[in-house]
Amino acid sequence: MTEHQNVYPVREDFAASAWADNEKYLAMYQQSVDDPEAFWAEQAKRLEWIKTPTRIKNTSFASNNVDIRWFEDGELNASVNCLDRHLEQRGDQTAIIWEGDDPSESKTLTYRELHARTCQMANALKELGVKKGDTVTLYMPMIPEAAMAMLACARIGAIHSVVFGGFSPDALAQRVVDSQSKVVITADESVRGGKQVPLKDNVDAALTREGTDVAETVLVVKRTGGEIDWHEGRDVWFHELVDKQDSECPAETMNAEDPLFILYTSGSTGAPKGLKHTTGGYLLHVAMTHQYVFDYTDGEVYWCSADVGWVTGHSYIVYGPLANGAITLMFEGVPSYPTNGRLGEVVDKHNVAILYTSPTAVRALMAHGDDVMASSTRDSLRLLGSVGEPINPQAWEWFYRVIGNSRCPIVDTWWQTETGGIMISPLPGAIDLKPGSATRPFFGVQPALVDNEGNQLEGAAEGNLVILDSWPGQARSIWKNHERYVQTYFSNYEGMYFTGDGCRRDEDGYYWITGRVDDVINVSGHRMGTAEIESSLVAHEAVAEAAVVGYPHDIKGQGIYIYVTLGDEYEYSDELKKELTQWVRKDIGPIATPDVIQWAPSLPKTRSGKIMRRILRKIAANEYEGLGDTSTLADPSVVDELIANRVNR
Ligand code: 6R9
Repeated sequence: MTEHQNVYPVREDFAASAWADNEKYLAMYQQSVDDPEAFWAEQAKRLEWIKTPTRIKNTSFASNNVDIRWFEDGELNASVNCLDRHLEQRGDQTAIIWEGDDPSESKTLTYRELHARTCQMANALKELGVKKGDTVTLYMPMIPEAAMAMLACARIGAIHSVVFGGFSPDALAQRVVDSQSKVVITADESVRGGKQVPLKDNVDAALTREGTDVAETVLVVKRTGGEIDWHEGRDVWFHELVDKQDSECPAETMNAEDPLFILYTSGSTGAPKGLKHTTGGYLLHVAMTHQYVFDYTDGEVYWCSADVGWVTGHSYIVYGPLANGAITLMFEGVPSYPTNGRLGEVVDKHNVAILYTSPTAVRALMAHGDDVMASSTRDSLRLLGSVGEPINPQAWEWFYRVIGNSRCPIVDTWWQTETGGIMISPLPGAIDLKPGSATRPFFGVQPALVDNEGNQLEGAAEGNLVILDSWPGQARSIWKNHERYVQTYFSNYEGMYFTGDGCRRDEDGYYWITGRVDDVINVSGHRMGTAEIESSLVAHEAVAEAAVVGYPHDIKGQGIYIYVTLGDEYEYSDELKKELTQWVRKDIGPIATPDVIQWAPSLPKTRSGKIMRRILRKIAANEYEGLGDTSTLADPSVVDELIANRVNR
């Protein structure tokens, strides 16, 4: 990525009125690392506790004893913090604005309404036999019922596991089995970009897979009224069960370290990992970052365009904003439907002040030219945010100039499913912006750069991004597999959390995330393990071997480039390429659709048989210079052959 010279100083209006100016940021940051106990004890007051915590931080990153506890003797309930405590002051204020896929459909829910519906839903779950500590899988459209379902679980102490609605039946089945969910909540269909997605059919298919009989009930929201199969004794209509319930439901008392949710994410090896997030620290982290990073002020309309199926939706559509009593906009559709002007039109329609979106969305709009924003003024915007992948300076500038009318600071927020909430980001009243840099750490976050041997690098440097000490929103474990958690995040560099990202720090101490350094690729902000796609491919009878790498893609950030070796008896053909593309889509989901398949009668391997992905990445990226040392290859001529046959894209 080319370095950009432009610096955008803090706007005076922000410095004057923001939650933190530079001086306050520096002072609070210093205290947060010098005396985390005092700092977080004080900050914890922003939540409503049933029992105020006295033990604040008890954490260890030592690889023989990874143990992370925050506020461990505190007791609270997340749904009470997101709903009940707002009723007195702002019960009639809008909590959720829902904007449908179809621009003529929208509605609002006040805190009072959201509270009542959540309670009804919690009572419905109880009637289905869901108890504290049970897990519930959500496979839902972007409708308010998704947020209610999460909060209803939280209310009764059940652990939700939201599975993105674009995942395949197999991917869903895998997650239902791993989390041992008793109940699956879904809808007949979801609607995105004018098209129906058969969620219920997918659930039906998923629940034929081995081990899924743990799911006793499927609760179905009627979203479209589309035709679905009905499994008597298993399927229950949401409206039939929920509408009749009492609209009060006492909240379970939860320990701060009781699990709030599991969320699956892809890693460099093996099956997706169910990251376990707990209640107190997570809620505090997301509430606090939502306020400081987005400089949220009461009454503003805030829009995070992510899907609730990802961590961004959990933390910054649901928990963070609702904990702060904010107005959160939930959008069912896509920015390109019915026209490419939709994003701006939604901003105008609902007077959105804060827009948090992804570099992919920005680049896709940018590709249509400045006129794409002509149908809206976006005068209500005050702040913009970016998340999910590195934002290239060019897209940053376009976001700033065209979407934000050269008026709104951009907070480029770096964080992960594992971190729970934002870790590195400017605070808009405190930190000068440099396009492409996530800038500086949030309170309590101690980033560092290490070389491959784990030596810490000082000053301006580039290396692997690690975090030196725990922060409250950190995932505590991998669901039922603590060993894998330790192995994945704490075994590379002793005593440090390894993020999997590469990063550069400049002379001003600004952090520039350069992308993943492991075998994870980031396609349109969606994380995917190359190993997952490879294992899907080799499950096809024609495929002998497959290697998957990412390559630079103008809009998606990274695209999926696949090298395939067929079994001897199979013919290399275009039809087979199409078939393999469909195979992966069906197996994992549309987000894993291959962009390029290259036939590779042989793959570059070391003498010990390891595929040299470094070389495959270079070929996919069209970079033949500096292929590096190929002398360790078993057969160096393989590389020339792959270059000669590379696919033009
Ligand atoms: C929140 C989220 C995490 C990975 C992360 C990194 C990339 C996220 C970024 C960013 C550069 C940013 N990433 N935000 N890279 N700048 N502002 O996206 O979580 O889906 O777990 O992905 O995304 O590579 O490691 P998740």
